[in-house]
Parts: sequence; C-alpha cells; structure tokens
Amino acid sequence: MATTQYLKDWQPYPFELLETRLEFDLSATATRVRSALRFRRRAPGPLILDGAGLRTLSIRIDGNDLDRSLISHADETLSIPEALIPEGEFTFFAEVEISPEENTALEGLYLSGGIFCTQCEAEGFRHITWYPDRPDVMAPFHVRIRSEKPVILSNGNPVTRQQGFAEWHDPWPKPSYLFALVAGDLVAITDHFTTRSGRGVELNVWVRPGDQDRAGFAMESLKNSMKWDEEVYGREYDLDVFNLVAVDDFNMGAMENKGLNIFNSKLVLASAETATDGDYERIEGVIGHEYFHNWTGNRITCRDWFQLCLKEGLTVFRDQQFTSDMRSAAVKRISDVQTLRARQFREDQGPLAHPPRPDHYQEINNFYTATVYEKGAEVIGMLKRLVGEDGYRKALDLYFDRHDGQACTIEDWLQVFEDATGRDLTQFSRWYTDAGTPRLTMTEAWQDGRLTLGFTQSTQPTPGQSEKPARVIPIAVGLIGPNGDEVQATTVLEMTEPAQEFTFDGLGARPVVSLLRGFSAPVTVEREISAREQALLLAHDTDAYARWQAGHDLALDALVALTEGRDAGPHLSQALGGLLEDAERDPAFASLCLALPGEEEIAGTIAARGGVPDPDAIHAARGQLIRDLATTHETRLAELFDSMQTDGPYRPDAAGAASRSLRLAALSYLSRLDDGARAQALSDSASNMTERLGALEQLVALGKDERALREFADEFGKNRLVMDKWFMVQPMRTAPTGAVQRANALAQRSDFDWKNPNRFRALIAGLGANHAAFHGKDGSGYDFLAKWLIRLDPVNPQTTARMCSAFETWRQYDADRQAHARAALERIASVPGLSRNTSEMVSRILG
Ligand code: LYS
Repeated sequence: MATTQYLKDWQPYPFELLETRLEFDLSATATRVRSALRFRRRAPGPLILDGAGLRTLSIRIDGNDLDRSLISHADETLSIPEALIPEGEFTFFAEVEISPEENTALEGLYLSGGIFCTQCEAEGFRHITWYPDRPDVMAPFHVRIRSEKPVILSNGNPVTRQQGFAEWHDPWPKPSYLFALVAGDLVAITDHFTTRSGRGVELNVWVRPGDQDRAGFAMESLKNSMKWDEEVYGREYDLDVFNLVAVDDFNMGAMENKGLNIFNSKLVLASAETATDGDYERIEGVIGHEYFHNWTGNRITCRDWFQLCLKEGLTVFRDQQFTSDMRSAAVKRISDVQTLRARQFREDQGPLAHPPRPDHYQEINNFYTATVYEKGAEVIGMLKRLVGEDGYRKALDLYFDRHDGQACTIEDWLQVFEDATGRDLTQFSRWYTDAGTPRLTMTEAWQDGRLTLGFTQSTQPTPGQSEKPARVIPIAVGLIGPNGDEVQATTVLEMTEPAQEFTFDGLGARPVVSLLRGFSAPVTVEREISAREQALLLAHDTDAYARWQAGHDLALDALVALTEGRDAGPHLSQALGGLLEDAERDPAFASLCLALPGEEEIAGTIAARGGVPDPDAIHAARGQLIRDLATTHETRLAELFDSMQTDGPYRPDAAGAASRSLRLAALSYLSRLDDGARAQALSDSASNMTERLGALEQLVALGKDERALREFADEFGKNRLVMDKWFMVQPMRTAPTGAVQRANALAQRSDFDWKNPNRFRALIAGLGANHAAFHGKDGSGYDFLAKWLIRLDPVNPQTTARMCSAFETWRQYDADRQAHARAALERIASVPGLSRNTSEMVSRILG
C-alpha cells in the first residue's frame, strides 16, 4: 500500500558515504551493475539501502556474504542489522542485473532509440542498484563502463576512453539523483569555454548522427549561460568537460546531472525550418536552467525532497533573469505571469493545491509542479524586492560561501537572507509553508489631494490547511494622473496585516492607481476600476506589466460580459485601436495585448466570480469578439500583417520573434474574415516553422486544413519533433464539435507512438488544451483522456500521473459535466494495480 512520507519524520542518515565505485556491463536485456560503497558509521542504527526491480546476484559487507532474506521487496529496501556491520569503515558490495530494454517508465537506466541513458531524479537510482537513494547522502563517484557503443559517458572528468570501455571520475561529492550514464551511437558538436579564472572546459552537445546541424543554437545557449552565471552570480564551472546529450524519450524537459546534462531532444534541436521562436526561447531558457543548477542544485543540494523548491524555485528564478537579459525583460515578465496564472493559480485554487514546500507526499514525482517551480521562483522575486538588489547579492554570496558542498533546507536559505540583511523573515516564511493564492482587495478614498488605499488580504482554505494567517505582500504601486502623466513613481507598500491602509498626499487631481507593478506578488487582485481607467493605464502606464494587465483585464471583462449575454462595450475596441496605431514601436507588446485571454482563463474567471462556466458559450463569445474586432480594425491589421514580414535569413532573436508574433496575431484576426486565404498563402510560402505552424493553426481552426496538413506530413514525416507539432495542432485547434473524433482517428495511426512521452503529450494534452472539446457536454473528452491514461499507466506512471491534472478544475463545471468527470476519474481509480503515482493524483483530485 502507498505510504505517506512526512517532513517531520526526516532523520539524518546514520552513515557517511566516503566513496562510490560502480562498474557497468551494458546490455539491453541484462546489464550487470557491480557496486562498492565505502561507509563510515556516524550514529547507531541499521544500514538501509533502497532498491527497486533489481535482480540481486550477490550482496556482501567486506568479505562477508549477506543473506538475501534481508531484502524486502514490498518496501523496496535492504535492511542490514547493526550486528552485521563492522565498527569504523567498511565496504558494501552488490552485484545486480537490470533490463534497460524493459524499462518503459524511463526512470533509472533505459534505452531511447538504441541509446543507453539514465534519469535518476528523484528516486531513479534505486532502479540501478542498492543505494542510500536520498539527496543528503553525497559521495565522489568512480564509474567504469563496458559497452559496444562508440560513445560512453558519465559524470565528472574522463579517466580512460577507449573502444568498448570508459572510466569516469567525478570528484565533487554528489547524491545519487545526479548520477548519469549515456552510451550510444552519438556525434558531438564541440566547442570550448575558458572560465574567468582560466580553466579550459571542453563543451560537447551530443546528438544522433544527422542531427548535428540542429545543435548549434544549444551550444550558443550553453556558452551564454556559462558567461552569464559568472557575470551575474560570480559562479564558475568546475570540471574539465561539460557534456549535454539529447534523447527522444524523456519524461520531463531536461536533467542537470553533474557534468552530463541529459535533455529531451525537443529542448536541444532547432533550425529555422523545424523549430518555432517559442522553441528557441525555451531551448535557451532550459539550457540555462540546467546549467545554473550546477551551483543551485548540485554544489548546494536539497536535504530531502520536501525542499525541492530550494533548488528548483531558485533555478527557475535564475533562468528567468537570464532570459530577461538575453531578450526583452518586459515580454519575459508578462509571459511568466501568464504561465503562472494559467498553471499555478489553477493548481493553487483546486484540489491539488500544496505549498511550495510540501510537508507530505506519497510519490515525489507528483510534486514537480508549477507551485514548486514557478511559485517557488515568485517567492524569491518577492524576497529580492523586499531586500533590494544589494541585499539579494549579499545573501546569495553568503549562501554559496556557507553552504557549498551541503544538502540544505528552506530554513538555511532564509537564514542567509536574515544574516545578510538583518531582516526578520518569520512571517515571510509562510510563502513556503502555506498553500493557496491570496486575494488582495483594494478600495480607494479621495479627499483634498489625499488618496487613501485600503487593502485587505484573504486566502481560501486548501486541502489540509484551514487557517491562513496574513502574509507579507510587497505591493508595488505607481500613480497615473488623469492626463496620463505619472505622478508617483513605483513604490513598494509592504503589507503585513489582514487589512491595512496607505496614503499618498499632496496630489493635484485624483490619479488612477497602477497596482501590483511588475506583478510584485503572486496574488489575485480585486478592485473597482472603470473600463475608461483601464484604457488610460493601457495607454499611459510606465510599467509594461501593468499596462498589459490593464488591457488584459479590459478584454477579460468584455469576454465575460459577452459569454453571459451582455454587451462587450466600446472600450476594448477603442483601446486596441489606439494600440494598433503605433504597434510598430513595440511589436512584442502589441502582440501580447492582441492575444485575448484564452477560454480556460475565461472559465476560471467566471468560476472565481461565483458563476458556472459554460464552455460552449465561452467558445462562441470569444470567436464572436475576435470577429467583431477584426471587422472594426481590418485595414490596420492587414497593414501590420504585411509590414511585419522579416527580411533576410531567419534569426531566432527577440526582435525577429516580436515581428513574427505580431504578424501571426494579426493573422488570427484576419483569418476570421478572409476564410483562411492569408493563412493558406503563408502556409505555402513560409520558410520558417514559426509562420508555417502559425498559419496551420488558423487553417485547422477553420477546417480548411486538408492540403496544408498533408504537405506538412509529406515534408516532415521523418522528423519526430516536427511531427509532434502536427499531432498536437489538430486536437488542439479543431472546432470543438469534431475534436474528440479527430483525436481518436489520430490515435489509430501507426506513427502514434504512444509510449514516447512527447508524442503522447502532443495528442492527449493537445485535446486537453481544447477547452470546449475536452469539457464537451457529452463527456467524450473526459472519456478519451481516461482511456489513454489507463492505457499508459502500467507503461509510464510518471507521465500518466502528470497528465491527470487536466481534470483538476472539474468541480467548477455544471452537474452533468461533473458527473461525467467523476465517472472518468473513478474509472481510472478502480484499475487494479494502478501505479502509486496515478492513484495519488486521482484520489487528490476526487478529494
Ligand atoms: N531537475 C530537473 C529540472 O531541471 C527535473 C527532474 C525531473 C524529475 N522527475 O527541472
């Protein structure tokens, strides 16, 4: 039975691990692993090792064989009683056999397209051999690998590389989750980096033969990351080589194994013809993310998995800063806020809500969530805002000095901020321990040149947490005068009470409040604001995020009104007209504003305001609004569509991406009027994937996609990553009434290789993202998802469990839909032998 792990039960490991030696004889069906672990006792107690699915051939301590009855297969542990353990230092030996070929869960050692590779975070190493598989047990690794494969890699520096054999040594003590091994028929593009203290580092990006010409951008991104971390955080790389490998079968995005990062190939391979601007940006960001983990994750790791956000929240924060510096800070901030709202707020307000630092779990893989990652990053952003640039820098320097080589906790992290800045962070720490998104309400009073802002905060109860004490909320505000001038520059109000007032004096005329500038805290906001005031902010606010938010709120209000059968009013259209006038000045910003809130967000907004969202009405209203706006602004949109063509060879930089995104935003409106004529022409002529796919999306939505889809498949049929896009665009963009049928037809195809996580996600999550189709009244969307989750679970529990979250909003819909969703969830729950991963998710969602 699934047991629950609690933070409060954490105990230090009673042994120190001095060295790990591993020897692999690789074979697809019978890999032999011999291990020698040198321990020294630190405290009384048995020696407990983790192991799962291992065929154990021998276990011994020093010269003495151990009885295999010490193994508990139910608990996946080997427990060696104190009496059998010598005093002082001793060595535990094991020889086991494992079958990479049968490992479809992609955890531990497995095969991807003939390449041996590993994924050990969080608890994958126990599928390789017996080990204290917990992040606070760290050791240097010595690894010897025999294999027929031409390229054989592991962590650290190479000791011997010859045909059929390689030996690697990683001098930096690390936990098992950072172990990696790769052996395969691979080719590298190679480059060099000299660190600022003069260490020469060989850089390799390893891919399958034939993919080299799509690996250049990944290499550039790696070099930029290394340079950035030196310049901004003063952090240098610490080995002689850095290897990065792309594999096609991977459960997540990428993994920061010491000196040997392993990536999902979709986050490495890119060319103008095969990758979109969005892909390029993600590649750069994730390469940065994994590289930055070398310090925030590897050199300083987590004491236990409850502390996961210690490394992930911080590293996301760092990769966000990196992308801001490489591209546009304003665009990055706005898109991060959009992602946070779409994924994390949704999680925080539903049955899966948990704090950034959870205090219990059944399956840790279910906690690699938007809350741990993205909210974890927001919490650090708030901390930085409260202590200032200088305080942040001092605290981080102290963190690296004090904790290098250690396995740490959130308390250690907060302590360095307290010590470096003298601030008391007791109340602030609730951001780590409390789940839920605070709701901030603002009222205004105006008299004799004095503006009084009254704030209240409240947070709804979340599963297991009924009390929600007040948090520290940094509220960045500015004031915009009635003529559009800024009369008060950004100032940060520090809210600490459930209700609090702040005043601004000496004002000439009543200003409009620009609230929560830069999205200074992850909260929802409620205030009285007229459409006219929103339009004023959209036109004149000096803070890009707040400007965008004003426009977004205006659009959201219009969409909710239309959905509920009321009038949208003139303000949105007027405001967009103004924005379109000088859209050339900032095409990225204009395109962000033109992208109206999605159906999912409209549904969430209606639910948050106490209503019951009707997915069909939402879909119709949104379509209607786009058509109306397109009709009003047709001439200008057409002009922009023509003028936003990028000349010359494709460049995946921020400026080029901005023009293309404005062009495609214009196209999304115009396609409602021209019956897809422009989209068809663009699909025929586009020389880059961004425009090619953008055009295809419109054609699919219009049901005029037959030729474009056929030509796309003819051209890219052999390219897995590009075909994933083809598989995704159809269920995602097809008109809701036909989408489930289409998804079913696609699932019948022989190239629907559903055991490949990218392909599975493309089709299944593609349908999940088609709001009105997935939440169709007849329940067919829910049934489709349930059917495929049931099928995938025995093969790959991790990916199955992650995708259950498509159901997390089920309670916000009407009784019929709820009944269908419940039936689908209960069908999953009742499958005999359902994985621990999926059963934990389904039972939390059912609540
Ligand atoms: N640590 C990885 C990252 O960079 C993810 C590992 C996923 C383990 N299930 O986000």
